[in-house]
Amino acid sequence: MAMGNALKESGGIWLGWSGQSAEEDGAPQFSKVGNITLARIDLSRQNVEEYYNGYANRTLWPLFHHRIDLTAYEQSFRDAYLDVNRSFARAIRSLVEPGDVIWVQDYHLIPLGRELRALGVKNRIGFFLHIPWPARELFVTLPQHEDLVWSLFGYDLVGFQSNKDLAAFTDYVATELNVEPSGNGLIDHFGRRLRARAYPISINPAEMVELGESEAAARIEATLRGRAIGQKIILGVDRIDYSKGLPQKFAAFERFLERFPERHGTVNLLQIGQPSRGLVEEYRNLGDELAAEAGRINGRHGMLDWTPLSYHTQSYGRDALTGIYRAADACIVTSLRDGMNLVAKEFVAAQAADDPGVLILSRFTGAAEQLCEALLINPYDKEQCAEVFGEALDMPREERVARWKELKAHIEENSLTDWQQRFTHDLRATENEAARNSAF
Ligand code: GDG
Repeated sequence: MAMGNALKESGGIWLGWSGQSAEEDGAPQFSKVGNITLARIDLSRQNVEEYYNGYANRTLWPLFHHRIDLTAYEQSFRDAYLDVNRSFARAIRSLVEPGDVIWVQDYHLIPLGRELRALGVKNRIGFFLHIPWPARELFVTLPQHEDLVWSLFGYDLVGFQSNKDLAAFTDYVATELNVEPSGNGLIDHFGRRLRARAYPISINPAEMVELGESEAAARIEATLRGRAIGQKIILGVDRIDYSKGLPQKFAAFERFLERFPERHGTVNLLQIGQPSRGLVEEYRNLGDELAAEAGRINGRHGMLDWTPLSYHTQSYGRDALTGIYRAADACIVTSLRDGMNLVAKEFVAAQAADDPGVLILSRFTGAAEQLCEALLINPYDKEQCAEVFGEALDMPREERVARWKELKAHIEENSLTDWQQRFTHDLRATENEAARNSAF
């Protein structure tokens, strides 16, 4: 979504997997949406399994989110990953004009830059990682980890979500490759020069304000407020993913109910859980676990006229979702590890200035580096979370307004448009080293 919004402003060609599988990998199919040309490629069923569900979502995703207990270290997955990146590079090659800048997004495509260099592409190429960069001790469990890092040197500019991700990457480079980055984030190695920096992604707050004024938002906001008279709503909005700390969130809420029985009947945890990656077993198991936990908590603590935890897995339109943000008294993000977390920023941007809700934010998100006026939590600490629930619900209006103003100002000064402009500006400003480098 964030990338769609960013491209809408600049125009360009977007190339990626179509989301469809076929007997064999297909050629790009072109279509036009506004000033964006979409080039979509079907993948063979085997590549969907080994590349997408495999290396991307069962190797890199869990590893980069520090879940080496869930990481699949399969050579066949890695082979498919490299093959698909090679085919994407061939598909892009014929589309690239001199002077174009190429911006590669996320962990599915780390080797793409190197493959493009191997095909003789000399344009400036940047890469942005939407997920965290792992701690060195965990990253080195990946077979051929050095090759993956080498492939990053196919880029002129590599962007991370946060300073801590950048620090983890430079720690790897310094310790494993024996290279100290210069003050400017320049790293010379493998016969190439790469610049590494943090570019925290964001949202366009004006879009949230506009969505908040839509009919769908007003309708859902009124429905929720009407339903919850005498009750405060604490909201969670997450993809159903083990990185989001959903079992921890439910456990913390249950602890809150146990410790503060006087709150019974006055609060509702409304959790929107968007199903994702249903072809990966861990995700299906987590969905089942959450549904069972929600039922158990409601069975144990609920009353005839009060359901403590509402758990919804249907998807809402962006306008309706904004209405839900506006109706909430607080929003809680419990990620155990998260590159940024856009929900936190969307919630803040959607709030009404005179009566804003409170953001409760895991310290383990990239967003916590910027949104310091949120109530920061350690989601593993359910006693702390239980207390913070109470603090958020009781926070006086003046304090809510004061914190919200700071949070909103931060998002306004660092919007999605700023993020895109900063990255592309820096990418255009890199000395184009490709011509002199022959390492690929
Ligand atoms: C990855 C990184 C990084 C959720 N439910 C509905 C819905 N959503 C939308 C939210 C938000 C998006 O999904 C979730 O974004 P997050 O940033 O929270 O998390 P990931 O999906 O894990 O994203 C993350 C991000 O990339 C960007 O770089 O921040 O760290 O993991 O926009 O609004 N949208 C709609 N209906 C729903 O029911 N329309």
